Amino acid sequence: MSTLKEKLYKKIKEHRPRTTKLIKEYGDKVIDQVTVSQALGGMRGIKSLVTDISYLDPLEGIRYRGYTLPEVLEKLPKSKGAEMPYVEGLYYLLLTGEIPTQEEVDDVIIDFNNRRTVPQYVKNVIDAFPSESHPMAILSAAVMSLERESLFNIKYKKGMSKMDYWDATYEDATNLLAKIPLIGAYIYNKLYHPEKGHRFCDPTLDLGANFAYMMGKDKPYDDVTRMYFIIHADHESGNVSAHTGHLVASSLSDVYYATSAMINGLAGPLHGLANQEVLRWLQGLRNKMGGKLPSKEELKKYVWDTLNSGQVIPGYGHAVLRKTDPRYSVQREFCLKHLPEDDLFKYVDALYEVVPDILREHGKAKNPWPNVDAQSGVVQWHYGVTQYDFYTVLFSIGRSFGVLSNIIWDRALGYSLERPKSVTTEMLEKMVGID
Ligand code: CMX
Repeated sequence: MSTLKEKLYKKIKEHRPRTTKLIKEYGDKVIDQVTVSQALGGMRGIKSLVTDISYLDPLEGIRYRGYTLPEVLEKLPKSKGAEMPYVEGLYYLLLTGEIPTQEEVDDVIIDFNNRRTVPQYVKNVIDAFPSESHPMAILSAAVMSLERESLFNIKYKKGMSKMDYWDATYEDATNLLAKIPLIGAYIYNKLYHPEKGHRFCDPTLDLGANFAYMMGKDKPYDDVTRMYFIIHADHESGNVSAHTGHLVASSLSDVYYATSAMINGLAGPLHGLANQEVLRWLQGLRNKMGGKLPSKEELKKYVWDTLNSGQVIPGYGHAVLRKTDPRYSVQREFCLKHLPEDDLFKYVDALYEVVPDILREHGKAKNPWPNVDAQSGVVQWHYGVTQYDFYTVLFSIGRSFGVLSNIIWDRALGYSLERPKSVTTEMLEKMVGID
């Protein structure tokens, strides 16, 4: 058993009695109430999910296992000369709640490297897609095609004990996490650089560096990759991608079904696809300006024109956050250091000066501040990943780490099949006293 798996098992055994006690002794205690607008409005804010992997404070932003993003980036081990930590170290932290030592991360890196091989039939599935297909559709199908590899399914059919569900799920999840960056790079090269062909992975490199290598990108794209995957990994359990993964897995569908479903949820423009929308919108602005930096008045007009045509400002607002997203700030810091003169970065910075006030004046959005997606495309664009359809694939690879860590723990703690109750409009009207 690997060091990570051993540590995880120890944590699972320690944690199980806490969940059992809560259900057995406090199961009837009320922790929240539901209003009509919550029932009709996407269940905003209802406390009905439990996860220990991450917590989203509306004002402070995300914490992974109690650590803020700047703390995660500072404390996790890094390779020599790197600015950003190993993604493999993040997996260790998400699963165990502990910051790994260099030795412990090395162990995970070796384990991931041993699981990297992407079967030829997956590549065939990717190759069979027309090149006009959206890369998110291809990614979803590629992950789905891997489903036949599920150890959970094989063991379940043989009659596995519930107490062992986490083990087979851990194996499936780790196999998928090791392969999904390679699948992403394969899709990128097929769609956008077929003339260059595909690169085989380099077994001497960690996940972030290998992804950069397979994408055909030089330094510091390895750090961009690590930063990108780490900051997108988790955002507690209620967002569409995380919740979809959890929901599908709650029926004991294996992690391949669950991950493919979470990718499909992430592909919506109000969620993960917003990073591509931001780039489309910024390009529209740049074209309008003929490449020159707009004045404050020109920017304001562009923002108002977007709002007045009934569209949202992509990269702004959030269902939970009520301040600037720390994932935006981490990327901004990176841009200030590495690409302060980048044209698009200047646009994004200038927009930060005007959009919050306009959204306040517009009076609809509860949060006028930027979210993660307002910055992330700019970084990718700068390093030559200008095919913005691809950005949500990068988001998906990062998000898989959080979603799969959650699913492993869901299985370890025996979380139930999800089954909330619905009512009809007539019932709702009766409940509030409408005749
Ligand atoms: N621009 C214009 N209007 C906005 C807005 C924005 N950026 N953000 C919210 N609003 C509007 C909503 O459309 C809603 O209008 P209606 O009452 O007409 O339906 C109103 O303000 C209230 O919305 P809210 O409660 O503040 O926000 P929601 O929880 O409903 O939605 C989100 C959250 C992210 C979908 C929304 O802010 C949005 O559409 N933002 C732009 C898209 C985006 O950046 N998405 C990425 C989010 C991060 C991620 O999940 O990846």
